[in-house]
Amino acid sequence: MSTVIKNGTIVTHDLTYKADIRVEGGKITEIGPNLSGDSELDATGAYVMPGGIDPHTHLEMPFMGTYSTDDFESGTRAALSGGTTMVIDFALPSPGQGLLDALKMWDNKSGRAHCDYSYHMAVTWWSQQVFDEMPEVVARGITSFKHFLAYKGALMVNDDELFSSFQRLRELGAIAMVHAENGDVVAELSARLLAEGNTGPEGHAYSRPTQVEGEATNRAIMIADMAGVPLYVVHTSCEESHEAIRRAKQAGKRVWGEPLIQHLTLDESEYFHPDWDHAARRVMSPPFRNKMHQDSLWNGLASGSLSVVATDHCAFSTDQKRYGLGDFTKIPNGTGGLEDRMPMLWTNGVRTGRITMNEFVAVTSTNVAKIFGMYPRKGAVAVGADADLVVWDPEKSKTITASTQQSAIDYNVFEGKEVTGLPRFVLSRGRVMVRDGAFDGHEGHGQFVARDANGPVSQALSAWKDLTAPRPVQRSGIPATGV
Ligand code: DUC
Ligand code: ZN
Ligand code: ZN
Ligand code: ZN
Repeated sequence: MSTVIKNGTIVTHDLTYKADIRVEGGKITEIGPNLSGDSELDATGAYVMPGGIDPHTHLEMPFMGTYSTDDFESGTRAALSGGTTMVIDFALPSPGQGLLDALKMWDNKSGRAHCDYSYHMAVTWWSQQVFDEMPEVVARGITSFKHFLAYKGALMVNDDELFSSFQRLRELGAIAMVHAENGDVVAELSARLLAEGNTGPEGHAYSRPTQVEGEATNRAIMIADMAGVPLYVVHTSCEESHEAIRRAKQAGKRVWGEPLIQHLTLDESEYFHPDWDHAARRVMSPPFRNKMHQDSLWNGLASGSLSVVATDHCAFSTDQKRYGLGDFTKIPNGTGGLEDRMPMLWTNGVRTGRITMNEFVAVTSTNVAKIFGMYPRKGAVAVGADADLVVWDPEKSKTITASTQQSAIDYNVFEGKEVTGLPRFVLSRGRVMVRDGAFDGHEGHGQFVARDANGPVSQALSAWKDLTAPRPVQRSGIPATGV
């Protein structure tokens, strides 16, 4: 049984050309002119691209006294409906919990996924147990580990823990990731704001200025450099952080930055909306920024200093957001975006000329697959690759609204935005999951994707490159007198 995608224009991260694609057994088996198959999908007037990969989701995650509302079922249904065919979710041990124990929890949830998925592992505390369990996590194909420099007293790790973890990751050939905000400063500013009576959602933005992100990004880059480990900075939202990443790249360090579609298209004025619910629904960390920072992020995508566009999809209902009435520090942090990332980026990036179609494919799919060790199985339109494909209709429009979304929450942060550019068909390993824009997937279709370790190693100019090697002892004993 073969399916042929006919009459489309294939768009990859580096090529645009007309050809048909044959799909058999979940893989791409042939690319060429005038193919025919047992069934055919008409891609006339459309682009055929690798399905999106969102490397940053939090599905059914215990966080801030509750659970994020979209789980692997509704979350991956939303993903596929918007042209995303794979997610990488964060397995998050609570401090004190073993990594393998957390993995078991995530395996129990992810069985409902409609599309393929993988995990990053979060390092929320440091101990001999965490150190000892890391190789088993890597052996199971989870080759990237995230550290929170924010959320003091909860998920945050200190610099000594960060350095120890980074050194371990280097030994294992894994990638370090950071949520880069200075948690000590955020805690201090939050307490001050609350004491001054600044309890509303705008207090959240005041408590997390761009400097806290810039500082933490610089610090994480330097510590990664000393450990010699590649570093991926999640949700890069501002020029200070972007600037640190640019500088590191220029010095030969393997550092990547990931803006979110929310930060690219929504700004800080959202927190000053007169309706408390409106503002609280948009509370996430880092917060939305002003136009100057948005321009910096767009420029980074065009120039290559920023590599990926993700969502940090972590959806809470209005009722959950209201846990923070009277105290912004209790508003569950997080926004949705899984269904909207691709159409919003196409509309605001490709259609405006800020990025090209090929750059669109790179930052929504191919770069993710390369950085996280699964290219060309994922992120490619090539013979032998998984047939995770989106047939993209560049002229199809809709108005984003919560009333028609797949996500299980009761609002959408992009409510009312017009998008042009939507999926016509979406295939997950060859199975058509979205047909003429309508969802037609099935729960449990998604499979875990094990990823490779030993990705690119940092080739920094730093003199500290070999910090872990033994150092010659040059002096010892009691200093001579009279010197
Ligand atoms: N930021 C959020 O807004 N939500 C989940 C975790 C995070 O870092
Ligand atoms: Zn984060
Ligand atoms: Zn996150
Ligand atoms: Zn299936």
